Amino acid sequence: MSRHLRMAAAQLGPLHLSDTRTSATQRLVNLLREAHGMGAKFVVFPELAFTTFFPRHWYEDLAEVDRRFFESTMPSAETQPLFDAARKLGVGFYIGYAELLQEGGRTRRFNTAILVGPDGSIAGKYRKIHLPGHADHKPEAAFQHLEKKYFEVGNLGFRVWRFMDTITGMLICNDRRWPEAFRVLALQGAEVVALGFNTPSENLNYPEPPALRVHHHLIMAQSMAFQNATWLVETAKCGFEDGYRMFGHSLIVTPTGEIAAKSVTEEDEVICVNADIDLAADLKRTMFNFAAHRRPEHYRLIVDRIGAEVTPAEGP
Ligand code: ING
Repeated sequence: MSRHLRMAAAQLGPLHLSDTRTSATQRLVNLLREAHGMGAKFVVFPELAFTTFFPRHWYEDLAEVDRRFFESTMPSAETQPLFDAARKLGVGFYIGYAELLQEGGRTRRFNTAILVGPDGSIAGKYRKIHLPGHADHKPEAAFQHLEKKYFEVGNLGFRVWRFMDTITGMLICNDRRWPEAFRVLALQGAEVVALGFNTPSENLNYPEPPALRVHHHLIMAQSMAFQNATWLVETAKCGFEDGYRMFGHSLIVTPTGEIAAKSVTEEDEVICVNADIDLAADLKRTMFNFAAHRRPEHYRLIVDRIGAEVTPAEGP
């Protein structure tokens, strides 16, 4: 009898600068209830799910950023209702938020995600490692992407947890562009990867067709799930946030690389799949039997070299 886990991606439409934690939390609770009504036992919410995607804005005063967008406790009085609803309904969830803490006499800021069990307790924490964008102010750009200014690189590594009778790992947004991140989770036995994202429809660096950005999102999700034989739940915060568009296309992808469910709006929307967690068994035993087929002795450059350097062979 194979293990099943009914999983949902709870996509969140726009959050504006004018939105409050309380209003955001109420929408998240409504999505959780809708997912529960569909039979979901595990719900994946987006990255930075309690606020607008604030790294698009330049703020001189970090104290203002801390006050307006970071959580110094999780849950807090404003976010507690989500944890209460989850515990009451017996539903586990993944959610992303901006984490603020004092450690070693200094303020530390991370783009964080947590796994919360059906009893409402925090089972795992991940701090985003691949931070895209820039740290300097680009006043001539249509919008900023200041994750390198507002967050530190995550310091908890890529880890997995025994969670709801599965081995679950977490990633956040830009991590999905780096195959190494998924592979490190798969090498630890990941069966489910939860990933929240906030991805702008426009490219701030050059005029890239928005449809091409969605194409990249779709091929990355299918290839990462398949090449690592894991289930993958990717959940968007999307729509026009104060006029800045982010795309949806939340996905639930099978270990065989098929899109089992996809959102069709840029609003609050729940998609749900009764996942056969053991669907990956044949792939892990054969095609992607890492122990039988991988050759790390030839992969050294992946770890030792950061940027690409032209180092051609001399002769055959
Ligand atoms: N957002 C985007 C992402 O990686 C981005 C940033 C988009 C970087 C497109 C490069 C190209 O999906 C976050 N939050 O990482």
